[in-house]
Amino acid sequence: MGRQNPSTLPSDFFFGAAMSGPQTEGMWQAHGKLENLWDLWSNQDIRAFYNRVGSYAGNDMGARYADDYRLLRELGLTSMRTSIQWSRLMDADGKLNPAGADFYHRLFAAAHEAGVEPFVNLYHFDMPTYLFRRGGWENREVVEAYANYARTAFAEFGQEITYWFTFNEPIVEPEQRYEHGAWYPFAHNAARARCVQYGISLAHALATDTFRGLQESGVVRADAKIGLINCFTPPYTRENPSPADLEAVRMADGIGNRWWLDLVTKGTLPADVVDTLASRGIVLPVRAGDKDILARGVVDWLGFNYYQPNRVQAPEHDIDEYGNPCFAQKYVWPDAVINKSRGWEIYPKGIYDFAMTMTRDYPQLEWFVSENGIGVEEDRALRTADGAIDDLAYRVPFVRDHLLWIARAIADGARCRGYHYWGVIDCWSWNNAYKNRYGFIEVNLQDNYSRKLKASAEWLRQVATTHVIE
Ligand code: IFM
Repeated sequence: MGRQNPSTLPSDFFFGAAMSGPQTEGMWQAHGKLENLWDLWSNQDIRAFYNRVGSYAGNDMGARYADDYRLLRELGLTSMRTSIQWSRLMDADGKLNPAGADFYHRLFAAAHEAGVEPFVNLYHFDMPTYLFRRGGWENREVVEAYANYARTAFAEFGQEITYWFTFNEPIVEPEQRYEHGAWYPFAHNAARARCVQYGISLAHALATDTFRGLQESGVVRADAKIGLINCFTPPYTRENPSPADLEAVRMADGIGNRWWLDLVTKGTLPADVVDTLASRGIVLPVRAGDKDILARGVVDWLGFNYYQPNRVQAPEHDIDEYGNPCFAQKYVWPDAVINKSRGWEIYPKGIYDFAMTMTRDYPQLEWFVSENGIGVEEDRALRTADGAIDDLAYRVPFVRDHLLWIARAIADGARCRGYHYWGVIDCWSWNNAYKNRYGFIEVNLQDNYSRKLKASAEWLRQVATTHVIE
């Protein structure tokens, strides 16, 4: 690691939990909730989900939220991000669904009562099906519908919620749904993916602008903040790279990272990326007036989800098997340490490198680590004498190493304000369902979703309450 890492975090640094509505609430048909794309896919092909556990599951937090918030607070966590489900808050006419609103009022009240600040995100890959059928993010009407939903949420909860986010990981739907063919509707079309990315960018900017207006008129609290959360992947290539390798880095970084960083700090998209896309036949569906809309996308702070770096090299082919232009391909670093359950590289220093990139290139930007965590398939294999999952050998080192690099980044000038661990309570993970467990708190699916602290939980409590990284 070079010089000694600082091992304490500032006293005002916050520790919390990150989760999402669709992954925790369950109750997929309660409160008049509409179908979203995860429900649609679960209904169509339940075999696509690990152990056939579909989107209906959540982790039962929709029923247990009061106890769960108390448990988080006992672990020293003072905030938790979740998301409102668009399909629960709104009806199919784009009007507030009072039963859904009532659910979220109760959820947020319980968080406050437990001493856990609710961070509220508006979209976590969960488009209502009827809007997807109208073209999803490729259709401007759906972009407008999102802005209307955001306005409704700000108006309804504007006095209750201080920390708002427009999107979680807006790069993921373009990639997983439209480019890599991994998630419904399984497309392999880079042009559609970038069009979706562009639509989401406009939606983010419209919602941010609405937030500002409602704050000015007093509907939203004066101390409220708006942000965006993305899974940024620090880019690396091989040693002694060729110009083509560096070009691959530029585009991978440009599409995945700089696109969002420029949007939320400058209200623009990176011109070099847009130009390169156009030169390869991917022209964004820009309309007159879009520039002004994007200009309103500047946020108060940013969430940085960090799991893995992005190692790339020059692509072997210009065009892939689906006719899409190739800008980069994966570089397999021989020294990589891989979390075998997930196939993701574990590289704690990446969090420092990206923090320093933001400090250098976006010096005004305040941010926090909005997700970080390790999902392990064999998590439930090893037990302590009192029956707790013994995860000390992997969960603690994972979090400790990332926190040490965060502490060092802060010492070197990074404006990082806090840390949210992803999935403090085991929760449902898209089509992996409950395969990989992330939690410091076990959820027992065989015992009605009962909760039990894992061995690592005491370590988390120590660090979260003392700010000393032991
Ligand atoms: O479960 C997801 C979450 O929804 C977004 N970030 C990554 C997590 C772990 O895969």
